[in-house]
Amino acid sequence: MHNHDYDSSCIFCRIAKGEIPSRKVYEDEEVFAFHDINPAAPVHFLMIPKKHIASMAHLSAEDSPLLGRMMALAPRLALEQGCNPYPDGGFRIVVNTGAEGGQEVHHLHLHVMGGARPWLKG
Ligand code: DGP
Repeated sequence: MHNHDYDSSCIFCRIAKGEIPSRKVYEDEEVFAFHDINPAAPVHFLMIPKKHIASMAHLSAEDSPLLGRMMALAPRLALEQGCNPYPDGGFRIVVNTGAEGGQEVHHLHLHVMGGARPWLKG
């Protein structure tokens, strides 16, 4: 799995292109966000770079501004999607990386989860 702009065998590349339908949260030239098909929290969406980056382990220095922009954008999208504001509300960002990191889709994605704290329950 190497970095290139579009991989027709990658489900998230195809979602970013609109070839596979998704419930879109946000889109700009470089970033696409959509609701997770299997939500683990009341608010659970994924943020991806449009270009194919297989995982966090595949980032290069030139990707830093893009990743920084995604992180900076996440709080705004989280609020728009119904997360409660900081500090009593908030959200969690998870980036599963590799098999032992629980990554199943090999296109870098940020899980943004909030609206409840299931990870703190019982
Ligand atoms: P991960 O284990 O971090 O690779 O999580 C992949 C996530 O992607 C998982 O929570 C389910 C979600 N997902 C997989 N396929 C699709 C899809 O076709 N559409 C949407 N909206 N989400 C998907």
